[in-house]
Amino acid sequence: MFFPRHSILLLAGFLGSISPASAHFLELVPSTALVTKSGESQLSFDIRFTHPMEGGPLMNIERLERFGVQTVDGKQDLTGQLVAETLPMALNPGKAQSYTADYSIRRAGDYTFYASPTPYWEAEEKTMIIHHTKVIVNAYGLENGWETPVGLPVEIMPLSRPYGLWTGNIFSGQVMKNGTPEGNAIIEIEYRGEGKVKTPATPFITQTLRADANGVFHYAMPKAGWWVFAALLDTGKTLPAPDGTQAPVEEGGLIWVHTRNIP
Ligand SMILES: [Cu+2]
Repeated sequence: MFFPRHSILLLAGFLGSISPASAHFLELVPSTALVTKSGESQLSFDIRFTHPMEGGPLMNIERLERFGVQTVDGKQDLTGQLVAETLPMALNPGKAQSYTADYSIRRAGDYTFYASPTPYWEAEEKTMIIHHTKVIVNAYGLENGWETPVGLPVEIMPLSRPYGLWTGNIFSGQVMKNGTPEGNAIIEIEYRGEGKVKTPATPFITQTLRADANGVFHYAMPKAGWWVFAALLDTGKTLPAPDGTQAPVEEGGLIWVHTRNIP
């Protein structure tokens, strides 16, 4: 059974832990959501495992097992583009490994970038976490692939075109597990506030909803910027954990979308 992360971390907090009561997400954020002129065609990515609303703490990414791009021409492995960087954790002492990557866009079309890190050991929840993450960048207005699945083990299929969205638009998606709709998944949603948004209480940090029996969900995004949608599944799998146990695996399918204010 899946328990909301907040309640577990809050309980952990009462027991003396220093973890903030919020959810972590893999950030796969390009320098621009839309390429409209050649000056924007050199994309750079920040790939971090963090709490997007609060802008920290940063958690360590050991390695990215998968990083690539899908276009009409198929998939291209981009792991060779990854550059590791060690950053202060922010909010927590210590440093964590993150990644950057560059990619230059040469042709019009949809570019679906995707990344899967090695499993992350969440000691408090005794869970291994894997976040299969994607973001779609459109170049020069040719729409030719945003609705094509990458084929990730857990994946959110956008029902709304995932770019060119205004603030206040509804984003609709469908949760897929191994290519088939997965009903009733928990969806966690967060704005990338980077610590600049004052949240009046903990429940405002991460929005939570449940997809319907076909895995479909809807959410209206109330602010301009980057939003992440995470479908978190308990897949029943286990992996050997650093504490010597076989730990349950929480597999997430994430999608990042960007909104802009209507002028
Ligand atoms: Cu975290």
